Amino acid sequence: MSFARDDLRWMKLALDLGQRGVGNTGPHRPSVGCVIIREGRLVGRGWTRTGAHAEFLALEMAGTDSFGATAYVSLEPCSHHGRTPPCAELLAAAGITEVVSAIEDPNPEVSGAGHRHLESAGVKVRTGCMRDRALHDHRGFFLSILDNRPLVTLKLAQTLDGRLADATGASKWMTGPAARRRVHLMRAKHDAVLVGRGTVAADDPMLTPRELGISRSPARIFLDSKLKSHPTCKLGQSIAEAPVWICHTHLAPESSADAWLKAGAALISCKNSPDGIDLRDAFEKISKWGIVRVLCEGGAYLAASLLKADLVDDLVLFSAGFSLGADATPAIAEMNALAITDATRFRLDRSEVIGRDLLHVWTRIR
Ligand code: AOF
Ligand code: ZN
Repeated sequence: MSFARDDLRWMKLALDLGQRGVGNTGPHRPSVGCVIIREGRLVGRGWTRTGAHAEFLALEMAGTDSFGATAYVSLEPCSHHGRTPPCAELLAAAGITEVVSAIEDPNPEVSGAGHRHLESAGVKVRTGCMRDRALHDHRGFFLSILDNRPLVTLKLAQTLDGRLADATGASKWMTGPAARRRVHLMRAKHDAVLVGRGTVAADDPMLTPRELGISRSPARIFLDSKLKSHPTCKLGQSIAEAPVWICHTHLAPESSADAWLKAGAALISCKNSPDGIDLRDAFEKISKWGIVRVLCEGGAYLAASLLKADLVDDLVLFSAGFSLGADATPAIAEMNALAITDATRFRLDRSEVIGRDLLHVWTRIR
């Protein structure tokens, strides 16, 4: 099906609006955007919020102007009674005469039934408008349904020569304030932030988005197979502000589990692997808990394990303008003498100068 210039213009707007809700939709939910157009004029717009679907909000804004209008939606309108009523029914009842959608919803509860409901109510449906962009924007949601895992973004801050810390282990102030602000924004755009136990021990991080006026924080997850960490760390002391989930294995002593449970953390029991925790299993469990996009922030061992397991979808690198040499800590730990021909390949998605640092974003070629 081909689409007119105006169709592409309105769908682009719907997709851009959908991006606003990313990281703020609640568990198991994609961030959808919707615009309602009547006689070439925008009369309603909305994007998924914790309490409402995009179409509901756009219809609410349009009011009686929905009558005879066209709705552009970045995902097939839902047909099921979930936490909200079915959007397909709301659109038809509001007098929308045409729906242009970007892509079918892979959720088995919807999966074409939204489009069919609209058609049977006499609404004209066209689908596939900017499908590739929608597929990219909804990658986390599609992966969670079709592959039982979230979209995995690996973020690394490194020197020009790929070092994470100097020979003494110091890693503070590698990148500048603008890059650090960007990391906080990235946290806000993910459902969860994940680090390895080494990072908790070395940096005692908070992992919340700060300095942005954002009150909602993603779930803070760390991997600690034997639960060696203690709730006296900053993560443990701030559970009232933002949730802490810990992935561990059966090797964790009960007393440590009790201490963390008492502090308010959620424990996720995972299969173990030679590297500690079976990451695929951990991601499956995190996905079941509703996490669609996870930002992994290191350290070097987690980065290497994720790459070895081919679990990185997006690789986000901040490169600072200095080198530390071969005696400094590498940003990615050993990878079992990996050969060039066996390395997981990424394609450059974009690059950007951020303050005094370089940001480069790479996407896994699949
Ligand atoms: C829409 N518009 O804005 C979104 C949709 O738990 P619920 O009731 O929110 O349902 C979540 C499901 O609804 C989700 O799995 C996906 O199939 C669809 N998401 N659909 O019409 C929206 N976020
Ligand atoms: Zn809906």
